[in-house]
Amino acid sequence: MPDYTVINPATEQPVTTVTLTTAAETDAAIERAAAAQVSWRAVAPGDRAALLRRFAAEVDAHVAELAELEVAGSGHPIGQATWEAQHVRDVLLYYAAAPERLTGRQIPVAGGLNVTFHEPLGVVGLIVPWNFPMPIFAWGMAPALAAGNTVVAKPAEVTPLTARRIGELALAAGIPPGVLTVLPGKGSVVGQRLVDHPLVRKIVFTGSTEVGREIMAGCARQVKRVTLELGGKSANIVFADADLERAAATAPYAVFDNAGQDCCARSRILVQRSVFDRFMELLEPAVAGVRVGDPALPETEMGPLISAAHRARVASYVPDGAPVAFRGTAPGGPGFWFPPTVLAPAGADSPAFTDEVFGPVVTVTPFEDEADAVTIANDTPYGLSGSIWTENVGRAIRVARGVETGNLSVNSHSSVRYWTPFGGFKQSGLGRELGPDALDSFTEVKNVFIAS
Ligand code: TAP
Repeated sequence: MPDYTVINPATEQPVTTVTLTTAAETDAAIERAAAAQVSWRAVAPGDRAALLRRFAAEVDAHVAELAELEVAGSGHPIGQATWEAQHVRDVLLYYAAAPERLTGRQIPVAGGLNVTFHEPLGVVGLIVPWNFPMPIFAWGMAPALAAGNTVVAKPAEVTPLTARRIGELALAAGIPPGVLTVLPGKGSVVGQRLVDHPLVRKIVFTGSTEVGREIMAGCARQVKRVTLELGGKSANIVFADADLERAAATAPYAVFDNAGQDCCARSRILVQRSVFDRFMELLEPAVAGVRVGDPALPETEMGPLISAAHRARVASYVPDGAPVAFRGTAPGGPGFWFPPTVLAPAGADSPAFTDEVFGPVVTVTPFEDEADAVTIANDTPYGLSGSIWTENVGRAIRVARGVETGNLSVNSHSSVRYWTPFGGFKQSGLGRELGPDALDSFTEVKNVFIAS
């Protein structure tokens, strides 16, 4: 069986070695998950809820350990990694309330009545990217389990450690074997088997638009349910009437958090021309103030990129002669470091403006008026998130309705709350995760007529 050595992105030192799952082992795990689903769906709703709460408590008791694993295996700053582990706990607790609320309807009809049931789908295959190994794992896993499905999850090959540990914590909490299985391995092996195996009834995929397109085509062959959370190229639109100090002070964190390896990164800042120069003056010290360094230190705000190959890809967006307005700092020595970088002015002729860089590179572009801002913001195949900065509530509403994207914030950069829906427009995805309706995509409605 092949092995994979996890590398600490901040030191380039090996962390541990993980055995990669083969295609035959994947098939066996899917078959065990299908067998386990028969009894998991039969667990009384209150008991399933109690098990999920115990799972959440087990995660809560291991937040520090999970956070340290994410620092070592993914280079996430410890403060962020701690939040991520707590987020897994919170998502489990939120969906632990769902089994007892998964009720159908009764519909009077001539000669009797119809009743509806929300039936679980069976085995759900969960394919997770490397940028947020814990939260994205939880978003698919928790509602799928709550609805009575079993889950076979594949973390990204390079970041398997926290998902693997959370799988162990599920067993320790009393979740029965086979209900949640974590299979470290390659997308082309484990991920592909999840897509191809007929016992897997739904795929939840988060990753690049390129791979998502192939997953969707694979699922189509079996009319398999699929949720896709894909790439982004989100706009941060700053109007002249905005609180410019606040917009500029927070803009770096809207794109450089997680070293820019964030599908929601506001990587195109659009600024109304009349305040463009003032905004750039305010942005420069804010970028210089981003604390880049050792992710194990609590004060660190930005860590390294995930790998040398990814750093080379990010660097290709800042070639010699690129319009670098200013940059932040980054440590020298070992580690896949890249400094926060601001390119301005940048337009549609710049790949950094059009492509998802997935690194700490942001472009700043002037616009003339509201209509121009919406046109530029929408000039992308993506539509995942975005921000609008204005003190004019009417404008905020008009622009929010005009921008074709799934998750917007006004005078804020936050994108994710587990109790509100999350997902993309256009090529940023298909379907919604999180929020109170998430179980709809992990169940099918069964309609039964009872003659009276
Ligand atoms: P991908 O290369 O697309 O990989 C995502 C996952 O798919 C990994 O687990 C990967 O496994 C697996 N995979 C690759 N090829 C596969 C195949 N043929 N069949 C089945 N699974 C396969 O993305 P990434 O580089 O890890 O993540 C970055 C991308 O994810 C960015 O585009 C980012 O925007 C997007 N993203 C989106 C969101 C949301 S919520 N919309 C959130 C985070 C990230 P391996 O690791 O083994 O290759």
